Parts: sequence; C-alpha cells; structure tokens
Amino acid sequence: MVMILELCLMISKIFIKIIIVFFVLFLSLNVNSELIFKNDFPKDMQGIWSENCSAENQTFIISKNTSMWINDTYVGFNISKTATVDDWIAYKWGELDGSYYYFLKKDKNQLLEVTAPENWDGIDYSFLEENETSVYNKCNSVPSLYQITYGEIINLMNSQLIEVCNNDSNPANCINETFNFLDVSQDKELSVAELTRAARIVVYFTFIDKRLEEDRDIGFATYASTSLVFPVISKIIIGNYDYDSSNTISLKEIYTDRVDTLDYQNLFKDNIKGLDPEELRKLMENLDFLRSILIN
Ligand SMILES: [Ca+2]
Repeated sequence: MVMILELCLMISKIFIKIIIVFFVLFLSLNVNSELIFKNDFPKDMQGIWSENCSAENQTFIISKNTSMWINDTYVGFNISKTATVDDWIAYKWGELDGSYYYFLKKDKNQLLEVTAPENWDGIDYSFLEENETSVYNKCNSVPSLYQITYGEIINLMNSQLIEVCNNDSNPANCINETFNFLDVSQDKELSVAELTRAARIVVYFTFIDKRLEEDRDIGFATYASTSLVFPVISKIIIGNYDYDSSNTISLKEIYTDRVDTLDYQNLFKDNIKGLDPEELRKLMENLDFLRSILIN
C-alpha cells in the first residue's frame, strides 16, 4: 500500500515536472517567436559608435528610433523600433532585398552586435552565443568627411520629424514638422540654401541610401551636383511662389497658389493644425509638385 502511494507520488511529481518543462518551453518559444518591435533604442545605446573611432572609416549612429551605418563602401539609414530578448535589444534593418535582424547588448562601455542568420526562423536563438560578435566603441563625433557628406541626414536622425511623421495620425503635423526641420534659420521661410538642403535629402533617399555601388556612384554625382545646380532651381521655385518678394518661400506661399479664399493669417497662426481634409489635400498637391521638381 505504502509502495503504491509512493509510486503515485513519484508519478505525480514527474508529471508536474513534465508540465513545468513544457510550460517553460512553450513560454520561451512563444516569447522568442514573437519579437514585437515597439520600444525606442535604450538611452545608453544612443550615440556614435565605431569599431575604431580614430580610424574614421566607419561609423554607426543610433538615435531614439533610427540608426545609420556608414563606411567607405556602404551607407544606410534605417527607421526602427526595438524589441527586448533577455539582455539583448533586437532591431530590424530593411534592405532593398529584404529585412535583417540585429541584436545589440551593452558590455561596460562597449556595444556588442550579433547578426541573426539569413532566413532566420525567429525561434532558434543559439546564434547569439555562436555567431561572430562585432564590438563597437563610443566615439565623440562622426568622422568629419561623413559629417560633411551626410550632415543633413544625421540632423534628420536627431530631429522630431521621423517620430511625428510615423506616429502622428494627423498628416498636417508631419507637414508642419517637415517645414520646421527644413527651416534651419527658424524664420518660417525657406531660403535658397534651405531648399537646396531639402533637395540633397531627397537625392540621398532616392539614389544613395542602401544602394549598390554602381547606383550609388550615380547618386553621389547627383548629390554633389545638387549643391551646384539646385540653387538655380530653388530661385525658380521661389520666383514662382514668393508673393511678398522676400526671396524666400513660406508654407503660406506654397499654399496660396491654389487656395486663395482662406484666412491664412489665422490658419498659420495655429500651425496649420486646423486644416480640414480638403484643404490638406490641396496643400499636399502643392508639396507633391515641389517634390517632383526636386526629384526630376
Ligand atoms: Ca528659413
């Protein structure tokens, strides 16, 4: 009798163990298979990193919700939220041919990075221990050559623009924030220089970002010539829109061309927040027109 009782107890103990093991296994599989990218990059990972800061031939910049990788043969800008897996921070990097997963971890002052295997199943995390780890050190600044070449994009990373345009459901806020970002002098007017900067950003994302080397060569040629050619085009744009002859263009002036019955003074006092969809559509059309000039 005692033996049967003991056997029952043993079986139930084993059964409970099996259940626990299954539960833990199920839970861990479940957690692992559902990478939910919803966090910002942790504050202590935001900044400028490099395998060798003093060599100035590679930089990895992380902001709240973007990252940028630059070296001699590649440049890419990525908008990403992160997910937490144990003590790793995961983020997804989009390329023209698909997405890649990267895992970051702080180790004292250094940043460690492991790349998930190609066609990763999202379940097996053994690569975190087995794959090669890149080690980055914190740098004080972006290499000056990269700063000169990609300064506008690096500023874009550190602005509110991407967050507003990605998260805010009201497109008017995105347009407003874009104008604010482009208006470096903060005088509510876009000058030739500010429009040229806008054109360089458009050229970067159209021809250079994440492109293959031969495509990028064309992009860089366009990028460089933008600074030479675009001031002339800017003047033409401004010439067509500059109703108060300020040699600059305001959001109000872009808008005025198609819609002339609105009370702009009051409209722009409130930072175009009160636009109804029809007004907004017309504003978009005008901005689309601007964009087509910038690209063509
Ligand atoms: Ca300005």
